[in-house]
Amino acid sequence: MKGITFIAVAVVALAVVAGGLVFALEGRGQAEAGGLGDLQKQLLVLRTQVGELQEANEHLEQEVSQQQKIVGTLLKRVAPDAEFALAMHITGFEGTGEAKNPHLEVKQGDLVRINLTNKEAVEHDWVIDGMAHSGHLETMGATTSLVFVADRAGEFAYYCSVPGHREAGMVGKLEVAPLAGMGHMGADKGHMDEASH
Ligand SMILES: [Cu+2]
Repeated sequence: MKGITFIAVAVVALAVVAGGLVFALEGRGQAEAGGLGDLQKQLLVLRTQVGELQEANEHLEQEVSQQQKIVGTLLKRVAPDAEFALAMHITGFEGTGEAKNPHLEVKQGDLVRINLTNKEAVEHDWVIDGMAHSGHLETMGATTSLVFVADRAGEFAYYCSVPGHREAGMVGKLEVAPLAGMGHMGADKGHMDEASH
């Protein structure tokens, strides 16, 4: 990821330099015909470099997304420590034979699997900020299994990120109990602040 950031910054920097040169070329007009030729050559070189960096950037992004798919596939083969099934309705997530938006409890470090089924012809997803995202389930009957590691202790909202759906009721809580012996070391920062008062 650092490589992508570096290349992205380099692309932007080169684009700025190239833009500056275009501006310089326009400003000088025909007055300095000799210098103009050199500037045009430099501009051509810079444009080529920008193109090469953009291409490298795309390759890296493809590679990262490929790696993420592989990790996702591998995680699905491992038996989860906790597993929940949720049916997606605009009025809330339904657990098996429970009230809407069940309070989910896991331990820090648990591999959690969420089995989702969309019960409506409306797009839904399942998100915990910074921890998990299911991707969008767009059609009635669509299913997906989301696997993630509950790496931080604390209370986290799970919700549907489609505009208006959280407000309509698609929100619940995941409680991650801290690992024994870890104290607040791995605790969520917001949780730590609360505990210290
Ligand atoms: Cu939704």
